[in-house]
Amino acid sequence: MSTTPDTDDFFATVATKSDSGALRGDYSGADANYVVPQHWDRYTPEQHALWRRLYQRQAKLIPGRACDVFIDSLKALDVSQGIPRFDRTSEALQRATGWTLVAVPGLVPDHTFFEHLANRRFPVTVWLRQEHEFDYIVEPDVFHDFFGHVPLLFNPVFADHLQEYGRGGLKALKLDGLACLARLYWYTIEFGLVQSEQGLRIYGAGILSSGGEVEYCLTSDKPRRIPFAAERVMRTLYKIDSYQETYFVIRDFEQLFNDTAPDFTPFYERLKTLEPLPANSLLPGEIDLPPLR
Ligand code: HBI
Ligand code: FE
Repeated sequence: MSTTPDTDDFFATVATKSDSGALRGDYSGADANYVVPQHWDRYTPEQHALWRRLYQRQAKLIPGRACDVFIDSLKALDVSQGIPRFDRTSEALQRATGWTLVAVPGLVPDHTFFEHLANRRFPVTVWLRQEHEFDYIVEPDVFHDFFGHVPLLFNPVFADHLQEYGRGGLKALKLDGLACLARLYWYTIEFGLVQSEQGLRIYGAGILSSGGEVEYCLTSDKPRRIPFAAERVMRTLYKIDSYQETYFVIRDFEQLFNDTAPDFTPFYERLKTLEPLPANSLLPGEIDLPPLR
């Protein structure tokens, strides 16, 4: 199981975890917003084949587990045959919700990341994992970013939420609220679950792009599944290199949008006076929702 403690600093942990101690990716050609050309023609046939195998593995896992919006949108994207061209997807995405994709060398500084989201630009990493990382990768690669995150950008409510999240992130940086916002992102955009008429479903990109967590998050008896509450989420530490010990469950994307729309300044003040909660906490009176049967 996890060796790293519950953590707050995604970047620092990732950098220590990668063998070179630095971030992967070629940042040399990046502009002031860390944007690079995708160089789609440089991907090799082997990389496109690896993409297809990653895609096929997830496509088999998600029926009955991913939320319908994700499944329908992924189908419409039609990217099963190889690494997609970001500019083509951006054309369709722009028409749907006004978002575009920007190619980045990998993780970018928080301020840059939030600036992109606040302007309806989603950063997508250009490099693809290697064969030996088929089952697990620490840093987001093009498969995680594109397969995991892009489909939901076609949903208007989710797209609006993510822009508000970006705006909130820029504010949080000024109010020393970054740790809270990073936890919110982690437990929703990356590892969020949502209710549906058929029961629990997944919308978090970190789960949808992973091999083993898709089943685990819905049916295992180990993790907590707690109804979403913004302040509780912002107080809860998370794991970056093992399955989550807690998942937060929203009723629908409208709740995600509405519950994260208020000004979080009072939260940051209050949370500064409280100890962060370990990733496997269950507070008195909290509901631990049953796994999907
Ligand atoms: N950069 N490319 C990229 N992708 C991310 O998901 C990302 C990032 N920089 C910062 C960041 N995420 C986190 O700080 C946010 O999740 C809060
Ligand atoms: Fe991600």
